[in-house]
Amino acid sequence: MPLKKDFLWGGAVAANQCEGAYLEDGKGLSLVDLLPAGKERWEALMEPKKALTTTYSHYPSHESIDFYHRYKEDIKLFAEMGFKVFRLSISWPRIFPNGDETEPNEKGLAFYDNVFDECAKYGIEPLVTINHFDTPLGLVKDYGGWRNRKLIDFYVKFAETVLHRYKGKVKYWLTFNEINMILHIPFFGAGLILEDGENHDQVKYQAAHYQLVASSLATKIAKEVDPQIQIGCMLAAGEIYPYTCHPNDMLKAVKENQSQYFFIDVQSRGYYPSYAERLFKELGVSLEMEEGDRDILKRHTVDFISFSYYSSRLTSADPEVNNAQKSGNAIMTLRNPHLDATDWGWQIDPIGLRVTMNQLWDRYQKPLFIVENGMGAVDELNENNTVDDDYRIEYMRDHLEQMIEAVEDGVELMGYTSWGCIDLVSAGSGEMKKRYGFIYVDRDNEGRGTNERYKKKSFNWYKQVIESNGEKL
Ligand code: BGP
Repeated sequence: MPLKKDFLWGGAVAANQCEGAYLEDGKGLSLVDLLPAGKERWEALMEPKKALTTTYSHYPSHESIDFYHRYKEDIKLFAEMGFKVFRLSISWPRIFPNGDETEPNEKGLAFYDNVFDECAKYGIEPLVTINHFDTPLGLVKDYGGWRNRKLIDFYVKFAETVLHRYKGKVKYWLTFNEINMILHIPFFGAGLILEDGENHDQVKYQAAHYQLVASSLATKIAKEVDPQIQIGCMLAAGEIYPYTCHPNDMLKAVKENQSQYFFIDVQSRGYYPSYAERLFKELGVSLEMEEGDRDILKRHTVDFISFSYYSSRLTSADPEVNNAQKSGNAIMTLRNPHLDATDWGWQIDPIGLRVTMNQLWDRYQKPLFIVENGMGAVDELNENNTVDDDYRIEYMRDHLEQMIEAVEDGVELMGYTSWGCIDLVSAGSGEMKKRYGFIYVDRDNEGRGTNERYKKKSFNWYKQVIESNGEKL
């Protein structure tokens, strides 16, 4: 079998999408707590000033699926599926409610102690994202989010606090979720509110520089706390294909792939890539750096490369093609005529996963970790209190087959955590209707329901996949 005996099978969630208890035990507000569900959510993400001033009827993160109170039941179900690893994030405002306090919130820290202890009971290794889209609102309002260099200090304080506190309990850490999303959804990724008339690329890349420095400093601290700790970067990945074999399309694809990999180039190699100079010139970007920044980036690179994969993307150099096609995909890619799509227009490309893995491995030669992949679908609970989600099984089987092919191609892979292993609030749409889980949660788009958990058909299927270490798909 190509997969290693200790391959890390499991599932992934994020604090703001599952915990709820949004003001409990001293937690402060995060920017996500201002975001509504449905169409209005995307508008709010694109025009965050609106989110700061509008009162919406329902805020999905406030109660979510109440993982905060139900974590024992959920982890027990993960253990029943045989999880070796559980990816979760630590809510930043649960630990530092406004983001700039000098002392952490003990009750917030204690919650994650309990979660990690519960995982340990079943031999489940936690994989922890330090920051997954939930910048404390205080840091957005009082400091302008990551446009302010002070955010490095606040993040480092947060990272240092949790790295020390959970020493011996958590071995695998990721510094930022989908760090490249700062370029596409800057409010989500960095609490940025872009003003009319300013160079948006300048603001985004400057903020990105601060995050890259912060990520390296967290890596440094992690190694000081415990040299056993393994730190990963995290990329929203998906190879960008040329729309046609016209050389202009190919060149555009090369450039866009570079811009996708830009963050990992820095986090893994330790320096700004050579193409950045021209890119910045074209965008009118000039980075402000402090003395020592380059050295920090150079010295503290990541141990492994983690990424989410939902789809490949397409690009065309022809403006007519671009104008004629808007797929409605979160990443605004063109429609690929060779691919089917999910109900949300996310194109399904299992071979693209193999392509992406090969590219990442060739580029960095560091172990990979797939920390998000899965299918968002409308699931119906039937009279037997289960969901016949054969479509999800098919989606995952196809992707796992290609993942194994990539390993046979020679790619080194540490593990696979399927996204939203239990139904949770969608990040992009804020809806509960977009479900990814092996476990159905009785909760609807308006936040109604009992929150009871039910096993879907895919629950037993995934259990058998893990038991057989990928032999029985
Ligand atoms: C990634 C995020 C996750 C997650 C996933 C699916 O970008 O890291 O938080 O939610 O996408 O997206 P969505 O929830 O919009 O379907």
